[in-house]
Amino acid sequence: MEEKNLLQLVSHFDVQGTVKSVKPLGNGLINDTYKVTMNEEDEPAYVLQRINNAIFKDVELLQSNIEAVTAHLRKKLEEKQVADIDRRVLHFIKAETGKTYWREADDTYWRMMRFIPNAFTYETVNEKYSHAAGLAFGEFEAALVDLPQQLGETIPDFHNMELRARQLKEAVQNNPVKRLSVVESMVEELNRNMEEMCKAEQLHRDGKLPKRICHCDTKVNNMMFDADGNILCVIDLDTVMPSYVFSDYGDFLRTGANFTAEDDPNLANVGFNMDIFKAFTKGYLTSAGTFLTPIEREHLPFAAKLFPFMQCVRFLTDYINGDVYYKIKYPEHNLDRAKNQLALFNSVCLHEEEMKNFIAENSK
Ligand code: GN1
Ligand code: MG
Repeated sequence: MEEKNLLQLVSHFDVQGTVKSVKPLGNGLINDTYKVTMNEEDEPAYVLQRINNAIFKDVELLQSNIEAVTAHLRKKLEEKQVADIDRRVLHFIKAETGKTYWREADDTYWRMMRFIPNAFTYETVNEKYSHAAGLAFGEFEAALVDLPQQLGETIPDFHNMELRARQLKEAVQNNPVKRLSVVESMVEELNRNMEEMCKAEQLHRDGKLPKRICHCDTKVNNMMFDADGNILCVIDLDTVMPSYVFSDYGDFLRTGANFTAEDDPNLANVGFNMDIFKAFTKGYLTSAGTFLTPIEREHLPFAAKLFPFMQCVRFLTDYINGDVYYKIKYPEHNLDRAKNQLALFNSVCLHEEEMKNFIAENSK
């Protein structure tokens, strides 16, 4: 969008100071994000974001979830008298309607939040950062255990493997852009593992696996660190919703413990890094250990397998459908991503026993 229109947009929000510039920020696959800098040096900068309402269809629900979660986290930080609260929880700005989003006449939706200064995101993490991340995501879940509001699912059945399996099946049946022949063997390989990978839904139906408030997009780059490598806060809260704890545990390892990026086309680079697994798991068990049930704990290795598997199914489905969901940079991008995630899944499977032993050892 042109800078002139972006400036116009900002004027609907309750910001302090006058805008100096609006520049693209970050590399999310779903929303468009900009940094808004002000002329006045003592005024804070902001983040302006276009909400992808093709994906998050109920923006009112989305923002009401986010407001409930950020208010609850802020209250807990205040109770603990933590310093620097504005760098530890996102702060959304009200629009002139009193809501934390603004709807344009062209049916696009926008929101603004404070920019967190001197904070960094990373695409890869070392052991120290992974341990901190494990602690932080466990703390995030623990802090939301007593959230008074009931949150809605901003994307219904977001991490439901049975749904993802059905979506793949439909894509295969419809084959809308005639890409199926290229991926047939991959589809078969996925189908061989499908039943096992749908185990969480079965456990939930049997009343053995609860849903809790989870972040549901714990990619490495959704965490902010300070200059010393301490976690400041968790960002990208669009998918915070009731889910199985497997979501946060599994999705972090999917990105953090892959030896390479999720879209690296060179499969020789792909593999599951057990040092990162151990560091993250140690951190996670420390903070989430307060509420995890034995079934949740026992199935953490399953979660580590599930997330590359599910992501492979999602990327492959999008490839077969003609790239309608994820942003792509070149025509085969989703296919490369899917192959990468399948290779990662196979690598994680080789470590199942080792993961089980490590979790048992660290649960005593
Ligand atoms: C999307 O928005 P972003 O880039 O953080 C996606 C995640 C996927 C991820 C794969 C709402 O996350 O579920 O795991 O891409 N978010 C949504 O990189 O679909
Ligand atoms: Mg993100």
